[in-house]
Amino acid sequence: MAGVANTWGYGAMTNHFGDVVGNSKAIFVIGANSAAANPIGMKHFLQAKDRNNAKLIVIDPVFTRTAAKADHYLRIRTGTDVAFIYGLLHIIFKNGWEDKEFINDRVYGMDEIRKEAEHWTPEETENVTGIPAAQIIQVATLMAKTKPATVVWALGITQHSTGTSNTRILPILQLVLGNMGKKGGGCNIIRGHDNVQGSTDMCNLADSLPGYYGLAEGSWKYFAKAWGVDYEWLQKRFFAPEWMNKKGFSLSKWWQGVLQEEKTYSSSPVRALWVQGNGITSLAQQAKIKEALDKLDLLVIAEPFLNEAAVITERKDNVYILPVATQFETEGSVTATNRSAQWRSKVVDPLYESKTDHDVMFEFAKKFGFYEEYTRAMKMEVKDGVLTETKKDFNWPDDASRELARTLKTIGLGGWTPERLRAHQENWHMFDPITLEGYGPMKGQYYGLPWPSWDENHPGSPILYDAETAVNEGGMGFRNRFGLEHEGVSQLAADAVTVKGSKIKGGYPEITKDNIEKILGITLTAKEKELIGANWKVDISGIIQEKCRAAGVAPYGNARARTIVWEFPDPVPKHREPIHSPRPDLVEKYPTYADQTDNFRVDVKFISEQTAQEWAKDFPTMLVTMRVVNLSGAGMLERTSKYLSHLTPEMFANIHPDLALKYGLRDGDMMWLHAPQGTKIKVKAVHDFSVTPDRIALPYNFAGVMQGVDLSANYPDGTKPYTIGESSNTIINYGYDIITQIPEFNAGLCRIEKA
Ligand SMILES: Nc1nc2c(c(=O)[nH]1)N[C@H]1C(S)=C(S)[C@@H](COP(=O)(O)OP(=O)(O)OC[C@H]3O[C@@H](n4cnc5c(=O)[nH]c(N)nc54)[C@H](O)[C@@H]3O)O[C@H]1N2
Ligand SMILES: Nc1nc2c(c(=O)[nH]1)N[C@H]1C(S)=C(S)[C@@H](COP(=O)(O)OP(=O)(O)OC[C@H]3O[C@@H](n4cnc5c(=O)[nH]c(N)nc54)[C@H](O)[C@@H]3O)O[C@H]1N2
Ligand SMILES: [Mo]
Repeated sequence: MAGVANTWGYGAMTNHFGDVVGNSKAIFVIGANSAAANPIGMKHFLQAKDRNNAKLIVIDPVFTRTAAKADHYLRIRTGTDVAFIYGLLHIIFKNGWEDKEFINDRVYGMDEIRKEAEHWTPEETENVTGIPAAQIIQVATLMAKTKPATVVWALGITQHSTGTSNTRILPILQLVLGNMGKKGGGCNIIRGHDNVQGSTDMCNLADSLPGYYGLAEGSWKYFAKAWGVDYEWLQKRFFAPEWMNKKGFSLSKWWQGVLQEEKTYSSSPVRALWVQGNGITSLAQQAKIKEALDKLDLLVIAEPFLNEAAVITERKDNVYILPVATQFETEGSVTATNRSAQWRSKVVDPLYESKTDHDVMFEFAKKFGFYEEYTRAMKMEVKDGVLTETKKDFNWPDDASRELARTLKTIGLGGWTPERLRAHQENWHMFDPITLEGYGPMKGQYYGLPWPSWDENHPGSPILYDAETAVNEGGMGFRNRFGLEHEGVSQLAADAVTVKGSKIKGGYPEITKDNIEKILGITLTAKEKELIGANWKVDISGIIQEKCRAAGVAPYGNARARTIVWEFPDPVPKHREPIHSPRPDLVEKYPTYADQTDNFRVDVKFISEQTAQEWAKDFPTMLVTMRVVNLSGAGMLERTSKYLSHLTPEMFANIHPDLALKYGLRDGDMMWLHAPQGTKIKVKAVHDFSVTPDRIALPYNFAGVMQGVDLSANYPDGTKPYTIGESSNTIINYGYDIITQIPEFNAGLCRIEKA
């Protein structure tokens, strides 16, 4: 099922699962429990073990089912992955095991990383992460000597106040080892829901436009053109023009926009909430969310099940639940975790009075008077280099796919025509699962045309940044995104990195109207000069892409990967203790960030929360959340299934018997878990050896009980699922990532009390 408004995970796979099976010699799984959360992915890891004798390394605070299959299991303290990776880098640099040529030719800023790594001796890394120094040295050696190795992660890495730093330090490890752009290497970031990759590509995000175009006048003007509407008309959709380029409220902190006492930076507080594909009980700070739901003027929920947002609120009026069809009742493309498209056919027409998601949105647009503008682009096509309205009506979903292919140049969707995607669906059996290469009628294409698929003749790019493959066959360098120079150093790849088959030797900048003639060594005709867009990202005419194809050049350039993000609070990733840390001594040494004002229109507490009191004194036990194989997301889908729900008949927490004993808890006894923000949940203590006595693990897929109160009476007749329970999100500690605002689901503290 596609949870529609889904923004958590970030990053996409650079490689793909088949590539792991075929080529990886080591698989470094950090902060992912694929055995439960992605059994299909896990199967590939096990196959790689069988086929290549690949070593499986698992780094997790919990001994998970994935860890059970590992050759090396490292039990890390939550929220210390940056320190751990620096610990590995320390050893790698010290022994000269880094890939010097790769770093010299294709990376910018590695000296800064080297400097930071010097601090992270095996002893200090052990002190911070809890992983024995000998194990750190062993795994560093293994990673340095075993090529190619792939790095895999998921939500154990992102759900932290330092999530962004975590997601940066891991690719840096791969750059140091020279594993990027290589078969069997790369960063395989496993996305969560079905089509979550597609949902972020299409911009279910509060801080960008579709295709990750930035919130800036230039992007809006491009989309105005692409959608066939006036820029001024778009501007008038906003309260005032300046709101156009400001981030919206994030999914995780919309409630702060409702609650008056919390200062916001919006034109008004949030008064209405439209929920389409998010469980709400899956969000942290449930007590605040309940308050916010109670306070809204209007709550609309559009989805196939009863959403428990309607159950946790006290409100009796102005709640509307619109029945939405499932993904079996609609058709179109979705995007897999490896950037491949998949076309889906409709199995049945929408049942009863339900409507598809897009029809609900169309009705909405009609009611609010912008249906014409909303759908116009689907009636347009590029004719002789100019975008023109050529049709009276559009054909769903084909014309929607055409619009995306034509418009989203940043991620290279140019090749994703509905005809090609349908052909891939019809020819599933004609692709090699290891290489994704097609046979027979699919020869010369990779399955699902993994983006970038620059144009209608492009085969897709199964492995990102592979400079040893020609651009027109799926290769490329790193993208030139951050200017030509920084502090006097070129950001372009060295002369040694000529992308195979490219007309240009070595690095080159992204292609623009101004530089195209010089870079490609061509002369444009007067007509071409008139039609061409300012740069490759906004060139509706398609001329830049056409000329690049002829020269074997990726329009986005051939640059260096940067390790320094000069616009971030931590230009190079730094270890910072979780907001609620079990180690007061380390809070002093590695404090979190300064508090933030006006990020996604709200204030966010960091250091003031971290130092408000010595949390570890009153809340001595760490908590992490986990997935269980039979439940997903907010859990409404599976808890309405008799058989799935009965595998976990009630909410529970895994607790080590030694810790349980301390509180007099026998296996199966009930306990209260208290959180720093003053909330509590009552759950069953399940003795389990996957956790050590300093931490507990909770599933997050329950709702319907809140702080001990059973909300059964709030379910409309016939909608109560087979199982209800406390949501772990009632006690997830306050804390958000400094850049993305993902909640710190995976590093918090609690206090246990026998119930
Ligand atoms: N404590 C804790 N909390 C977490 C996490 C954690 O690890 N720990 N993980 C976080 C992560 S990564 C995620 S992605 C979220 C997931 O949590 P949610 O985003 O809430 O995901 P789901 O519960 O899968 O789906 C949301 C709703 O979409 C509805 N739905 C399904 N199909 C369709 C459809 O086709 N159309 C519409 N309109 N609706 C549909 C479902 O019925 C469901 O009620 O939870 C987050 N919350
Ligand atoms: N059955 C089932 N499958 C699912 C889902 C589901 O709800 N149920 N949800 C889907 C979704 S939306 C997503 S996003 C994916 C998520 O997929 P995963 O991220 O693989 O799932 P989790 O169980 O959250 O695993 C995260 C792991 O990280 C560990 N961890 C916690 N903190 C840290 C830390 O600081 N460092 C390290 N190294 N590890 C840490 C946890 O102990 C846990 O084992 O799963 C998807 N698949
Ligand atoms: Mo997710």
